[in-house]
Amino acid sequence: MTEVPWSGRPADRTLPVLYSFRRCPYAMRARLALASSRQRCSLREVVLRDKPAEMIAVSPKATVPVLHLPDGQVLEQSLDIMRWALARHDPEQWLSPEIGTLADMEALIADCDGDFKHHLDRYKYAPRYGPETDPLHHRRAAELFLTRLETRLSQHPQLFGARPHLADFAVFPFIRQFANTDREWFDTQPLPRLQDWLAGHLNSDLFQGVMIKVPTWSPGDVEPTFPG
Ligand SMILES: N[C@@H](CCC(=O)N[C@@H](CS)C(=O)NCC(=O)O)C(=O)O
Repeated sequence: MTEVPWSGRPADRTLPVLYSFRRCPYAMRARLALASSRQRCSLREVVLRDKPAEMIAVSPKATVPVLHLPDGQVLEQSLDIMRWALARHDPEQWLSPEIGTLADMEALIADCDGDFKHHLDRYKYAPRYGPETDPLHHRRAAELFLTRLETRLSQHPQLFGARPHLADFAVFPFIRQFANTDREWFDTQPLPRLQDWLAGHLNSDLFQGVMIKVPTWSPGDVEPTFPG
């Protein structure tokens, strides 16, 4: 975690500032945790091709989400934002799995963010990775993770028990992205529990609430409060 003092800000700033991009799965997971834990923020919606200088000044690696806290601390990893929010308030007990441990959840999330994300990117954006990149090869490789989730979900409705926890919320935005790459193909795969699980999350009030559209932020704009 880095620390960047506020510059040119009113001394009475009390809310953290969240730099977010509505359709980014990392930003989605951060917003889900902030909403569940009811941590109010000032929301600055950015466009990735034209990131605000204010965001790059606090987080030069320039990925979303970024959370700049009133004390100057900067959280620039989506999972760190989830952990920070839930450590303050975890009313739905996302950090307390019914089955397995927090470390088991973290391991599953690491596999999502590592190997699965690697193949998801090459399936969805194959041309970006060069002409030799075969999207279907990467779709097949990514299916191993989907099958793993299907097996877990055949044992209980959510990944770590009857109710959703950190891992469900950290992972489903990426399964959404995978499914949307070729929805017709995804819907016809023998993954009934995964399809139901994804649909349940996409239709939830929590997800609908964090996907509300807000205008792109420019300096001087009034910042909407999130969660609204
Ligand atoms: N490890 C970071 C990854 C965040 C990330 O890669 N976000 C993407 C958007 S989905 C991004 O900002 N990419 C920079 C860009 O496209 O310019 C996290 O967990 O927050």
